[in-house]
Amino acid sequence: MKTALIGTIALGLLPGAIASPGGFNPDNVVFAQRALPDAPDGYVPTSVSCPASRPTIRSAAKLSSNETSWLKTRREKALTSLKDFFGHVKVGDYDVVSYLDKHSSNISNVPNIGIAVSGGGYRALMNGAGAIKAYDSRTYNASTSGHLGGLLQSATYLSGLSGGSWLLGSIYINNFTTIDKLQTHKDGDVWQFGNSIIEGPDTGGIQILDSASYFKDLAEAVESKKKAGFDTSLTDIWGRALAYQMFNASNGGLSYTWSSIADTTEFKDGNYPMPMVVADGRNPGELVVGSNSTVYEFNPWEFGTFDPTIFGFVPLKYLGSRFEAGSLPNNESCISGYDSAGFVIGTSSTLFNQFLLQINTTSLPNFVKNVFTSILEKLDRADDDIAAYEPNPFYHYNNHSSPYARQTALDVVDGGEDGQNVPLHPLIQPERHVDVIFAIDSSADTDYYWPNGTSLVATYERSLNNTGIGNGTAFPAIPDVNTFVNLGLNTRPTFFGCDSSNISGPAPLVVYVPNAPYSFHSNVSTFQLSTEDKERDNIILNGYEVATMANSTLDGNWTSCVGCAILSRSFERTGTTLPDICNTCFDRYCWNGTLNATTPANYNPTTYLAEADSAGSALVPTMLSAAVAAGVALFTLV
Ligand SMILES: *[C@@H]1O[C@H](CO)[C@@H](O)[C@H](O)[C@H]1NC(C)=O
Ligand SMILES: *[C@@H]1O[C@H](CO)[C@@H](O)[C@H](O)[C@H]1NC(C)=O
Ligand SMILES: *[C@@H]1O[C@H](CO)[C@@H](O)[C@H](O)[C@H]1NC(C)=O
Ligand SMILES: *[C@@H]1O[C@H](CO)[C@@H](O)[C@H](O)[C@H]1NC(C)=O
Ligand SMILES: *[C@@H]1O[C@H](CO)[C@@H](O)[C@H](O)[C@H]1NC(C)=O
Ligand SMILES: *[C@@H]1O[C@H](CO)[C@@H](O)[C@H](O)[C@H]1NC(C)=O
Ligand SMILES: *[C@@H]1O[C@H](CO)[C@@H](O)[C@H](O)[C@H]1NC(C)=O
Ligand SMILES: *[C@@H]1O[C@H](CO)[C@@H](O)[C@H](O)[C@H]1NC(C)=O
Ligand SMILES: *[C@@H]1O[C@H](CO)[C@@H](O)[C@H](O)[C@H]1NC(C)=O
Ligand SMILES: *[C@@H]1O[C@H](CO)[C@@H](O)[C@H](O)[C@H]1NC(C)=O
Ligand SMILES: *[C@@H]1O[C@H](CO)[C@@H](O)[C@H](O)[C@H]1NC(C)=O
Ligand SMILES: CC(=O)N[C@H]1CO[C@H](CO)[C@@H](O)[C@@H]1O
Repeated sequence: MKTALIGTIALGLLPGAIASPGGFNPDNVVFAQRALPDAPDGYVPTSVSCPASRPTIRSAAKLSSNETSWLKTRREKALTSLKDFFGHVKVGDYDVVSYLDKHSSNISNVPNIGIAVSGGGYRALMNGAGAIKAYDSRTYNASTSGHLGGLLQSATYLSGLSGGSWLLGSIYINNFTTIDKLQTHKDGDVWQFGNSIIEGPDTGGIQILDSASYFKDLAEAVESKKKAGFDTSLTDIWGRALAYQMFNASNGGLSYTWSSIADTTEFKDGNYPMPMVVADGRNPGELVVGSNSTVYEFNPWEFGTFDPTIFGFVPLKYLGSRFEAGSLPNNESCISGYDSAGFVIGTSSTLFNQFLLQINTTSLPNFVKNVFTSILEKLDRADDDIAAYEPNPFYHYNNHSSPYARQTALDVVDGGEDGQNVPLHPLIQPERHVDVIFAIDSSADTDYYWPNGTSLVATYERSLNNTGIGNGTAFPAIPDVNTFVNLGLNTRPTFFGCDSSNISGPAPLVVYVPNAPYSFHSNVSTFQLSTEDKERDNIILNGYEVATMANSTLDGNWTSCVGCAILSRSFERTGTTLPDICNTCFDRYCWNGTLNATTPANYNPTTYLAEADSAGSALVPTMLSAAVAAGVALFTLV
């Protein structure tokens, strides 16, 4: 366990650890097991020797051979977990485990599960974390009656964008760690949001880095990338800052790449779902990111898109190499290290680059502000709200059909900017054959920062352009946002697409899981910069209750209904009749086509359960007014 030892030694030198009386204390042992620090030269993309067959861009007509072969292992392991899940989740008297055994010889027949975690800054990270904690069999008590532990282990895919991508990064770059561990101060001190990301990490009493050194560290990494000849922007600084908060508080995980996830033993062995981070492409010559913008995914092997505007993927490890017309010319070297994990989640969340520009409103000393201002002067400020991917890996690729083929740089932006704030795009690709998607929506659509279905409407409308940008994707019908609010579809989980014969093509059933106030008002502003541990934990617990309907206290049949949603498409394929209880469930949770498009009154729900503690209720009005001020200021900058 070399990694563990290195982590222990490095963090053991912290003043806090030294000061602890009584010498060695096992509670201070830090298990900093992570993905792999395999970038050749820290943050600087660097030329490496090419593999025997030189990397190329491949067509998006099929899944990659990497994904296809990984799925063989993963689907079997997920099936084992699904049987465990149905050990405690009962669907009436029906013997689900025997059903799964009976059909296990053809894995295409058993349920294929995806989970999607929306954007929405730290609110989305924390509410999403609550859902993931509820779905994780490793969470204490989660695999008992009324809970949903094991759903995470049964899933094939897990997607995230913007704030949701910070959650994915926190989990995957830290060796598929648990939410519990991310919440403690024992396991590497990530997720300490009490210090705002502008101040830098605070680990255990004495801040390890003072804010000035923190900014100098951020700047040095980005300047060295620039010196090596790569375009840099505010996104690089932002991504480095995120890496301190999400990966490794002591040195910001400088050398960790997203592609290294594919090289870890645990992932290769198919022990957990495949992570996918979503970002949007700004169309050439356009400033507004509309619903027809290109949607990219970063999976562990590749970066690219199924959209007809590019319809290709580049090996993620060699992003930054000068591809031309789909191949790497002989005189070009292979570049590695461009896909810094911080840069990937920074790209998915470019909307928040602007956080950094608020430094003058903090109480940090002036010399720190000056350090940062001097960093800004060296950046191309025109690129403040985008990540510039230069060289464009899709240069001269699909020349006849791609509007990007003549661009030397790709403008990549926040994954939620096209309105699809839940990252469903990778999960509705027909080649992936996903049966059911758990869509965790922490969007701030309404005046009080609750979701109202806007994101699902965007995905639905995009899919209607089936021969254009939708490119063969299908999606269940989704009503207008007024109907969402009038019918309360955003106050509790709702199923869409229960009747597959009503959809234009094969499409998953969507279990929509909207953020709602169970024990805590989790509707904190998207632009809230810091969150004390207590509030963080309240939001995570609330998210747990959102996913489990308060541990099934709001509906004693809720976990059975989740079981029905999981099994529905599989039962159709195998011509099996769903157990009776599923009819009760579908009557209750499926949107049945009813519309009410009257403009509703302002949506401002009160907590469903007793409020978590006094901090909660008192906090809301102050947070809202502060948030409105910050939000307005930021949106005028964006
Ligand atoms: C990652 O976590 C797994 C499961 O807890 C553990 O067996 C493995 O040793 C860890 N890997 C590393 C590199 O620490
Ligand atoms: C992905 O597949 C390609 C082609 O089969 C192979 O060369 C490459 O090593 C694989 N990548 C990983 C990370 O396994
Ligand atoms: C496996 O199941 C799929 C989906 O129902 C079906 O299309 C395919 O023909 C089956 N394969 C075999 C070998 O039976
Ligand atoms: C996207 O839509 C806008 C307006 O709806 C249109 O002007 C633009 O040409 C479209 N871009 C592409 C690449 O289809
Ligand atoms: C902070 O304020 C100073 C003095 O007004 C100004 O020169 C500087 O550009 C500001 N920095 C940022 C990041 O806005
Ligand atoms: C729903 O959210 C959108 C923004 O995302 C907003 O424009 C609209 O007014 C909201 N409508 C309702 C009924 O909440
Ligand atoms: C459908 O997509 C195509 C290509 O992306 C675009 O040109 C067209 O305007 C879109 N149509 C609608 C109705 O949005
Ligand atoms: C739900 O379960 C969690 C974890 O077991 C527990 O902390 C929480 O108090 C429970 N909430 C309710 C409303 O029962
Ligand atoms: C659960 O569903 C069963 C079967 O439809 C029904 O008889 C029972 O009343 C339901 N229980 C609750 C708590 O809703
Ligand atoms: C459909 O759902 C609405 C409430 O959402 C309910 O009032 C109506 O009775 C349902 N219709 C049918 C046919 O079940
Ligand atoms: C539609 O929703 C409004 C609330 O906005 C409600 O007052 C009205 O009764 C609803 N109409 C029907 C037909 O249910
Ligand atoms: C199903 C479908 O329409 N697929 C199309 C997606 O876009 C590529 C590139 O334009 C086409 O070749 C596919 O036919």
